[in-house]
Amino acid sequence: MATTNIKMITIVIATISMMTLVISISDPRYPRTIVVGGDKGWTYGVDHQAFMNNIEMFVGDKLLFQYPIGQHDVVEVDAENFEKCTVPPGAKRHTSGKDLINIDKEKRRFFICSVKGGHHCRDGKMKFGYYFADNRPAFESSHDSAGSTGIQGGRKLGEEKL
Ligand SMILES: [Cu+2]
Repeated sequence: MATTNIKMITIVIATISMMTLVISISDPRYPRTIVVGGDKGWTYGVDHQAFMNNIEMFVGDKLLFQYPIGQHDVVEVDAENFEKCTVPPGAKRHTSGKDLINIDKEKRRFFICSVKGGHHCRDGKMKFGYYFADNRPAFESSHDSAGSTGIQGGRKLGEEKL
């Protein structure tokens, strides 16, 4: 009997942990890592600007560019090079296939793929500009909506089972 209770408690704790994890991944109130392009990743033909326009990101978040090594790269450029899909001399190319970019300050930033002389950027939509603001929504302001739902759900579950 005691063993069953421990199992139940473990399940309840695991459930709460998972709920918390899901909330923290999907909730822009928490620092998070956004995979550029979602499931498709940093890929030719995905409208990355449209994807990013639907994402809420703030200072403290991270961008993760995922792609097969050698097929693409990631270059941060200024607005002018962004428009032309060109890479200025000395620009840093990220080529690891899982490039993590820290958003460390409030700023508009531009990212392109420079492969094939800008062909991926121009014709494959492998480019986006994004203004990373420093006004992440406060924890307190909407704490009731998500923060306590998980805990209440967990407690209710526990009372019923135990
Ligand atoms: Cu590319």
